[in-house]
Amino acid sequence: MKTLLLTGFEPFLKYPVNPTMKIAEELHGMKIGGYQIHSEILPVEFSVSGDRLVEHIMAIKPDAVLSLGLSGGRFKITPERIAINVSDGPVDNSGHAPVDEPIMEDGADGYFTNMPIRKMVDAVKKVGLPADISNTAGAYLCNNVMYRALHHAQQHPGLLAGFIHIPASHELAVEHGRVPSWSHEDLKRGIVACIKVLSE
Ligand code: PCA
Repeated sequence: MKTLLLTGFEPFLKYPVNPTMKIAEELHGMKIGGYQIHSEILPVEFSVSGDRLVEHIMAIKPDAVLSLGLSGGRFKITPERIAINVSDGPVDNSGHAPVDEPIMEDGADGYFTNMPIRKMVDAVKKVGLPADISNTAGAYLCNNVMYRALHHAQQHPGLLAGFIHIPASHELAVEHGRVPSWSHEDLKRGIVACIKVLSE
C-alpha cells in the first residue's frame, strides 16, 4: 500500500477555526483507494512551515503529498495548478509579513502540480459537489508549502505533490460571519474524492 502525507493548517489571521486541520486529523490512519493516509498539521509561519513539511516528507517517505488550505471566501473545492516563488502577504502567526520575497533564492519561478487536478475536479463534481481548478494559490503560506513540496518533488522524481484550497466550514462561518461555507462532511467528502483519483 502506498502512503499519502496529508497536511492541514492551524488557524490563522481572522479565522479562529481552520477546517483543513479537522479534515486532516479525521482522515489520519484511513485507507483511501490505494493509499494509507498519514496526516500532519502545519503551522502558519513563513520561517517554519515549508521546512516542517519537507521534514515530514523525509521522515514519512510518502508516495504522494497533498496539502490542504483554507481560502475564506472561496465557494468551491479548488485544486491548485501552480505555485510561485514568492512570499508576500499579511502577518503570519509569528507576526512576520514578507514583502515580495523569493521562497528559494535558486528556485524556479514556479512549479505546476504533478497531480491530476482536472480528474480531481471531475471526481468532486461527480459526488455532487462544486469544484474548479484554481490558477493561483496566492503568495501566503499555502503557496509557500505547495512550492516547497513541488521543489522537493522536482529532486525526487516519482513523488506526487499537490495542494487543494477549500471553502470555510459552517463551524468557521458561525464564528467569522462573512464567508460562504460548506458542511464539514461535504468538505471531507470532496477531499476523499480527490484522493481516490490518485489510485485510478
Ligand atoms: N490558508 C492560508 C494559509 C493557511 C491556510 O489554511 C493560505 O491560503 O495561504
